[in-house]
Amino acid sequence: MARPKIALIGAGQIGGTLAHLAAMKELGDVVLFDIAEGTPEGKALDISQSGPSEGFDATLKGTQSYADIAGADVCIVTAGVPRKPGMSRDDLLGINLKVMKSVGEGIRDHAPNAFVICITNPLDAMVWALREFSGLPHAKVCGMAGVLDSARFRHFLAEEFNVSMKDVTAFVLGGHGDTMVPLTRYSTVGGIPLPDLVSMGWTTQEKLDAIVQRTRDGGAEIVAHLKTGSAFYAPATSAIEMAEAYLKDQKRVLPCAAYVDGALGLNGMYVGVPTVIGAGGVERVVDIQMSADEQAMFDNSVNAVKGLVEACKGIDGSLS
Ligand code: A3D
Repeated sequence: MARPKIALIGAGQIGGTLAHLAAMKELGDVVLFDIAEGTPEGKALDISQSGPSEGFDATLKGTQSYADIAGADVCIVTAGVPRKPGMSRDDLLGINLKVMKSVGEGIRDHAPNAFVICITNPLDAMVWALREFSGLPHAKVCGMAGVLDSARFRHFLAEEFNVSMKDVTAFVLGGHGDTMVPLTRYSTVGGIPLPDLVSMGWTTQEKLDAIVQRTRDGGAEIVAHLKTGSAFYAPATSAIEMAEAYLKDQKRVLPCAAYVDGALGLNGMYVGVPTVIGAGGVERVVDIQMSADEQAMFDNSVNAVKGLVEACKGIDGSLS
């Protein structure tokens, strides 16, 4: 059986890391596409030359031609610009919307059967636009944000409790922005929900609140350190986790920006929700119950995403 084909649209910081991870994990052959001439070719060759030491079998190709992504099983989209210090994700909307148009059309014409994972910010609006421009089924187009935001939350919690992060689960829902919703009631250490750990004296409510806020600001904290771009190692790892769930039909329960029509009181929009990812793409949206407080935070986040989608429609009249 031929190896799966993984197309990476955007060969920048995240794109290059995705290519390296996909090759090291032998998820398939990799095509790196970018408009910047030389960048995808150089990264493909460089990563290929790590193969003999690492011992992986995967071919990598860099290209400026969409024809080379033909028949891709997975497309991961990072094309666009990242933010710099002082910018919010939403400041990227105008420029990245134009990029989503060309990428969506490229995928529509050359890889219409792919499972598409968007990473470009502002995430929830960009995945919506990418789906509109590509015309692919909703279940085959989703966005990576929740896995990353949850991983950040899990990392901070594991540090606070001095336990293995393997035993920390977390769910961060809503839009990928300042309004994201880390759900403490659905986040656990060894199955024990965080509010119970507060009662048990493992931490205080104040410390937990601070960790929740640090999670919300997790991207900005890294932008402030790097100064010239945003996080790329953990975002790439998170998207690879989703791609692997699809390629291996793992039925992983992962938070991602998925199309929600009916669940969680939503009627046809993309936002971060718990999902099941398997060979069918986003096979299920997990329709969790929220408390009044959680619902209010989620609604606030949903409204922020709706505002960005409306802004997209205002910029590109072909979107409705
Ligand atoms: P960067 O290293 O600048 O790479 C982006 C690449 O896209 C560059 O190589 C560009 O040449 C390329 N590009 C620009 N326009 C096009 C086009 N029309 N077609 C193809 N390629 C194009 O950025 P990065 O890899 O650090 O980040 C990529 C995106 O991911 C940004 O929008 C970030 O804001 C976003 N991001 C999202 C998360 C989430 O959790 C959702 C996390 C981190 C970054």
